[in-house]
Parts: sequence; structure tokens; C-alpha cells
Amino acid sequence: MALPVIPPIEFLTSVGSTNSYLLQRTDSCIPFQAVATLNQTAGRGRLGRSWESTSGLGLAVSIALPVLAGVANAGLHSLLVGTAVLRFVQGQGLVQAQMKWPNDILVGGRKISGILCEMTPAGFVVAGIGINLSYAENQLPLQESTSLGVEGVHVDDVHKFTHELVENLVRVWAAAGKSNTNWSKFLSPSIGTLGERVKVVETQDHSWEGLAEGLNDDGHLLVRSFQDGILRTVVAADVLHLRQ
Ligand code: BT5
Repeated sequence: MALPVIPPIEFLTSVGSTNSYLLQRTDSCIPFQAVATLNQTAGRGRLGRSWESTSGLGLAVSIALPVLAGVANAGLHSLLVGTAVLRFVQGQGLVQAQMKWPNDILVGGRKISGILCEMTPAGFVVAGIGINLSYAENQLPLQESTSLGVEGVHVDDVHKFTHELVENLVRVWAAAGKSNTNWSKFLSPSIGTLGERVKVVETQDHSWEGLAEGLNDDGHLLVRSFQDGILRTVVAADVLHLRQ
């Protein structure tokens, strides 16, 4: 399949947030325009949380993806970006990597990459990807995180690595953009959460546990509650994998 043309990636020495940088420019953006840095100083996560990075050790990339026809929510776009990042990380040799719904890439249960998708009025999804690159074990931003370096993958050429990451994303976008995609079927194989016993954290004071049985065509997680056996649709929440 012929890939769309990928514009040159803009590498910044330093920036607050690559997502914010691109969001401010989407009026003049072209599809698949991307910006990257190894020094993101105010990285953003979901729900007002932050994405930590140490200069030179973590890669931040944002790309302006055209909104897919018939897909209205950022969540589904985010799962697609997750699929691309997962395949890319697995392609680096980490075949055991998993995607935890809705937006974490884990290796051995530890987070190596996080994704933040934001829709814009200009018809783009700004997809932000943070990847822990070359942190040693004692430099990791959080105890429950990991990095490519810790997992034995050493990135010599960050520009080439970033270009391949973006190209992977564009390839998934092109495949997903074909009409009549059955999203549940397309995305389910990538989501390690399916089949897992999970804790669904809806708010700080409200959580419950169940079995993650499936994904619907809106990308929402279907979890059967252990307490009452009801299959509930989880639209937006944090999900933790419970291991016996
Ligand atoms: C995310 O949010 O995981 C989305 C992170 C997206 C970051 C990218 S970098 C490029 C672009 N520009 C931005 O400003 N952002 C995007 P969330 O699911 O809310 O997870 C945030 C949580 O992950 C934090 O509260 C920490 O617990 C954890 N965390 C923060 N930094 C981490 C890191 N470097 N590695 C692993 N876990 C981290």
C-alpha cells in the first residue's frame, strides 16, 4: 500500500509540551506533520496529570493525524495510536510488550510509553507519544516504569528511530482509514487488557473489579463485574491489571 507523504519531522532542542506546540499550529498544519524533542519540560498526561522526562533520556513526539471518517471520539483514535506504538515497540525486539487500555504500553507490567490524543477543530487528532528511551534502572521517572534501555534496546540514532515510529503510525492510519473498519475486530488483538482481571478506577473514591471481556466498536472496554455479574461499558476510567 502506498503511504501518504510524511513531512520532515521538526526536532526541537527543548519545548514545554510537543502536544501543546502542535495544537497551537494546527490551523497551518498539514497531515502527518510531526514535532519531536528529547527535552520536554512540561509533558502532559490525561486528566491533568503529567508526563515526566529527564533531558536526553525520554523522547516526546506529537503528530497531526487526520480525523478518521466516522470516528468521533479521541479514545478510539488513541487506541489506534496505541496499536501503532505497540507494534513499533514489539518490532524493536520487545515482543512481550502489551497495551493496557486505554493508552499505556507496558513491558513486564511497567510503563514504557504513554499516549495522549487531543482532537482539534481543524480536523486533526494531535497524537502525543512519550517513550522512555535510555534511562538506566536508577534513573527511571517512576518505580513502575521502564525504558527501552532497561529492556536491552539501545537507540543509536534517535532521528531514524523517530522517523520509523512516525512511519509506523502513518501505516496503521492508512490501513484503518479504509472504509467499513470493524473497530472491535481491528483493535482487540492489540489490547492486552482483554481477558485480564481488572480494577476499574472511576474516581478516587469509586472503583470496582471484574473481568475485561471485550471491546465495543467505540473502543470502550466491556467489563463483567465480579460483584453482580453485570457486563458494564467502561468509557473513561483508569484500569489496573490484577494479577493473582
Ligand atoms: C499518559 O497519560 O500516559 C499520556 C502521556 C503522553 C505524553 C506525551 S509526550 C508527547 C506529548 N506531549 C505531551 O505533553 N504529552 C504527550 P496518563 O495515562 O494520564 O498517565 C500519566 C501517568 O503516567 C502519571 O501520572 C504517572 O503515574 C505516569 N508517568 C509519568 N511519566 C511517566 C514516564 N516517563 N514513564 C512511565 N510512566 C510515567
